Amino acid sequence: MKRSTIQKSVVLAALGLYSIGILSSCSTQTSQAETTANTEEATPKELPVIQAELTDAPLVPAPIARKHAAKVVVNLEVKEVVKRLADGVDYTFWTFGGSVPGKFIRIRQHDEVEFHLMNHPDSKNPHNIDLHAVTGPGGGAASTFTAPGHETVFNFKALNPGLYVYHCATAPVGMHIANGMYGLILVEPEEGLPAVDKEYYVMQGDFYTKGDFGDPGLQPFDMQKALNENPSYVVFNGSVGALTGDKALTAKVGEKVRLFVGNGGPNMISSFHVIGEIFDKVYTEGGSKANENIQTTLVPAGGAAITEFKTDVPGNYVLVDHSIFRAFNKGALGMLKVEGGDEKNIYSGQILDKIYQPEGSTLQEMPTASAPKAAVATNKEMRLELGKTLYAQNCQACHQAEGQGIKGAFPPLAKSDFLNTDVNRAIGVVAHGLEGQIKVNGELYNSTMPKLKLSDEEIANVLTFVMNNWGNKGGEVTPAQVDKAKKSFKH
Ligand code: HEC
Ligand SMILES: [Cu+2]
Repeated sequence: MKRSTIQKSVVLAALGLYSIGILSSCSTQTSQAETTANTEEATPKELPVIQAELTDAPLVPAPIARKHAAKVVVNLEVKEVVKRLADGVDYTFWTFGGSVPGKFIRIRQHDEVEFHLMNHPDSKNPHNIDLHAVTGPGGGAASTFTAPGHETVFNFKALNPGLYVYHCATAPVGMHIANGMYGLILVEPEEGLPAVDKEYYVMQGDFYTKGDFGDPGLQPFDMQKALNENPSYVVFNGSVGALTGDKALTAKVGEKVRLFVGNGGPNMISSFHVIGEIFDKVYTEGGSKANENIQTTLVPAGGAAITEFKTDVPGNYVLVDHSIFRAFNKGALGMLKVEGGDEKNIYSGQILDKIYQPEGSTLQEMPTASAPKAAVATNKEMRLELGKTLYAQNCQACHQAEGQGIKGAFPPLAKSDFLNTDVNRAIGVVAHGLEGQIKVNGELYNSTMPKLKLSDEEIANVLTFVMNNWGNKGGEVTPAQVDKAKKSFKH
């Protein structure tokens, strides 16, 4: 604003309309006039004071209805807390508001924010905050260094609309971010965002633990892994399974869904994708321009994106970082459950599954003659050996390396009561796939296991391998048993 005042003065001076004396007294007036102009006609002299509503992910505060600027008071408390990172795995998170990601803050362009940062007396470290929505030194970090048990306050004016990341910027910065110190602040444009039916808050982050993915217990931070940019976990909303099972996001067929997507990093860039959906609109990098018809959008570390789509077909849509090992092996997987009537003209479901018989005499010779013969096990040892490879190729992506599954998404095969009480039923599941609700070790799963293209021999081998590992009851499954069980399977 100062600069524009000066520019105006220079223009006026150049026009020769004012003497130097008049100019200096005039320039203060101009700057006052501009203050009012920038906060709009409808704004009263004293801005109304509003307490900001803050929410935990995946919820976001209600859209802003007011048509004028306000003074918005934000109270954000830093807490260092031990919480679940994955099943059986705990981590000491440093948080803005008690969870990862930090509280969602929603304000309007031209608002004046009075920002209070409190650091809980039980904290072991000082913290501060750098909001990317702030124009000023350190995005607020320079004014908010806060010792445990202290509170700091600063004001800022929201000049630019957009979706912005905030994070802690206290040294060692990487470690504070790696421990979960990030969140999103939305600065709505004056005219607001177009109305939608559902809005959700999803934020990715990478975590570095001494143990590998799934190693149980309270896991300490591993600086070397962080330096190597080799995360043990990449997750949405602070833990494996934060958005699956009964915590899945929900929508009805025909609804417009808006996802406020952030990436805290500290290291990884997210290739954000929703399996089975196309984003009708993406405000790339959280800015004001919308791109249309996007499959995967890049969300940089310390960046954000707003994605919008209409749900057309019921089913489970899987949110992933499409750097896909992160999704299936490091936790970056969430779910959106869409309920409502089928739209068979948009998606039919499977309408055919039959043997493909090539026509023409030359082609007909080809298949069996030249196809390499699949290995056949002649004893249990061989079955276990072949089954191990089959498991890694066909099952591990979902049921995980140790058969532990992913809570809420993929049931465990390790110590699975479903499997151990009825092996023939398990054969049926592997042979035909499975849909609908089942209970495994007391947990409900309502998802889909695809029909895999495996021969009786291969099913026998992979299930023999599963039955003899991870605390299952042992035994051997033969191709003859598979053939029989397959035929009698009903679900
Ligand atoms: C794309 C993911 C996926 C793949 C690949 C997959 N499964 Fe599954 N599996 C599931 C899901 C999801 C369920 C639960 C289905 C439901 O909720 O109705 C399931 C259920 C099961 C069950 C019954 C429940 C239990 O935990 O005991 C068995 C047994 C099973 N799968 C074995 C296998 C084997 C063996 C393979 C590899 C040959 C395999 N699955 C490959 C996703 C998968
Ligand atoms: Cu910090």
